Amino acid sequence: MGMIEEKKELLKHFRLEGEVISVKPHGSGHINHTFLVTTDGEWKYILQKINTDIFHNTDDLMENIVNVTAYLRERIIQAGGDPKRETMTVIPTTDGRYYYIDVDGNHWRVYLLIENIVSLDQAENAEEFYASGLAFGRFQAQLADYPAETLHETIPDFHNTPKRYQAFEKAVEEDVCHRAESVAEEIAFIRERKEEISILTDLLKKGELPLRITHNDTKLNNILLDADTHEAVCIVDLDTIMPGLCAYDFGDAIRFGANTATEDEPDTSKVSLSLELYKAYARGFLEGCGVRLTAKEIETLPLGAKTITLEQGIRFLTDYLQGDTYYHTEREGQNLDRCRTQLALVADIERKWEQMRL
Ligand code: ADP
Ligand code: GN1
Ligand code: MG
Repeated sequence: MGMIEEKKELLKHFRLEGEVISVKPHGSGHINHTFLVTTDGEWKYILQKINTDIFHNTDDLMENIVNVTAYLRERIIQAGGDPKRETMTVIPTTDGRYYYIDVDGNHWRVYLLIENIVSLDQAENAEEFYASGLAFGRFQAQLADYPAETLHETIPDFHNTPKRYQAFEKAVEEDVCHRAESVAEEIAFIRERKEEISILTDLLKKGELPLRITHNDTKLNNILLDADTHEAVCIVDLDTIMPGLCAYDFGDAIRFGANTATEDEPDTSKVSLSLELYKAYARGFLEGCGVRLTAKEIETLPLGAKTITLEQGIRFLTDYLQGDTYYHTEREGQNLDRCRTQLALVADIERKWEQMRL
């Protein structure tokens, strides 16, 4: 059976409207396998194969998404918005479940496709990046009163940077692919910053920073912008909604969107922090969060950008050392290039540190 026929069979298990016409790979996410499904009916859909190597409990994962989107849907309706466009809609299976397990044991889910949008791998201008900061800030404010105890931790210690560091040291020691020697410079760069990586988690432990409900994967392609106005429409990729630090949500968006190079740019001389984009995002994010952030949270936002960029460099290098098993890669050395852009960005953040104060 060809790819389309196979997917058509699979899609018969979901409550779609119309006959499926085409199924094509979609987007540039690193974790799930995403497809765009067109039909002869009114709606198009997103079909995803959930990465169960990374998300170990699909029931918990989908329960989080269904509950959070239901909560957001009510607020969007109250505000007079369009819930089918402003939040994700999970399409149930024909037997009323939120995902389907195929004969090979793969887990699949379907969302309504949100149309007339763009999903960017690089910010095109400050106004647009401001709009995404505003949307991520509002998202956090909207979820401020969500019952945190009902959320499942889909990936334990997801942004526990000291634990990420430990995993990295273990990968260096094991060196299963014999790659450590060739990345001695990157390893040294990370080790030199070892003391800094626990500052934020220590402040959390001491109760000086609060736990919030955070998105935890705030990169620019996880927000859909209106194709005509470039206003933010919908935040997607809700797999890692969990309690977390506000500084990490802020920081991850900066890491990805305020970098003048793409995440996997092989030429690190193109990497730098755009202060214009940084300031625009910060303005939007603070406005969106409203008065809810504490003075300490605001003060530590720049450190969030630095810490998560280092964390991401650590994670890409760990994956490279372990043989590229976590992130999707399309070419040899891509995780190493990704690591190098992150470390180059950390170096530029250090140079611009004084100008990053908020
Ligand atoms: P991954 O976890 O692999 O990053 P995502 O859930 O982020 O997967 O999906 C990959 C991409 O697909 C997103 O970056 C976005 O561009 C697009 N996408 C996901 N869901 C939708 C949707 N409901 N409507 C339109 N585009 C979507
Ligand atoms: C992954 O799924 P995606 O591509 O939006 C990763 C993030 C990283 C990001 C780096 C579950 O995000 O944590 O920051 O790649 N998601 C997971 O680009 O590990
Ligand atoms: Mg994504």
